Amino acid sequence: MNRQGFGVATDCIHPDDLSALRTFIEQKVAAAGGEYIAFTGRDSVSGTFLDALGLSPEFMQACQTIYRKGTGTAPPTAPFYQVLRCLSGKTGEKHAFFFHYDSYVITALVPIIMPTEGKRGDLIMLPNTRRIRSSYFRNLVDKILLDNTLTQVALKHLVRSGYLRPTRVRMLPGNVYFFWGYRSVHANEPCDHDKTRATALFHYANPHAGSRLRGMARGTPAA
Ligand SMILES: O=C(O)CCC(=O)C(=O)O
Ligand SMILES: [Fe+2]
Repeated sequence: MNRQGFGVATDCIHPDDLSALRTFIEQKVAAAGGEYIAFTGRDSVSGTFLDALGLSPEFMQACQTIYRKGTGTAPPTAPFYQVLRCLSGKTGEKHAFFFHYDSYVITALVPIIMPTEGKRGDLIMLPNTRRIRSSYFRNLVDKILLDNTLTQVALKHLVRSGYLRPTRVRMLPGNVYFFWGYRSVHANEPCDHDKTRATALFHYANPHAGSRLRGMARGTPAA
């Protein structure tokens, strides 16, 4: 994660769990008319393998160990923020090439369905382009500098023209990929409209969880 941008745990998801999830996703995408659909939180995937993984003490321990070794500080006790993203159809395209920093230090990415031909929708990243900010305000400045049309169009152009060569992660279902989501500019490439690309994201450790400014900006008291 520090050197090449990401780490990978290979062949650690059981093929039966993957195929049950694929069936779940295919049904949901079909019900959504073959278009983009996302599931946020454990309850939205209850009864599936992702529900169990979100509660797995071993998986949490792995992330906490990475956190401790990577940051040199004690890992917080906080649940995962988990999302299942299913890119499909024309609307899937809108979610491609959106360069961002995650709000959480560690991102564990579990690919479920990945197109194997045509446009695959690889994960692309500029690893470790910033440090963990000590204030939510400084984090907000980074996000504003990145999340605006000018920067987004420029990055997309630079990547497409080959001028900027991001780290490209071709993900294989069965593996789990780890990277410093908070610290790394990243996005996914588009995939073909007639294909589905599904990834489960497990985000861990928000450095600004207790920030008063963040609480005010979100209209909730700091927790
Ligand atoms: O699906 C992917 O490849 C990446 C998604 C992502 O970066 C996110 O949801 O924060
Ligand atoms: Fe992300």
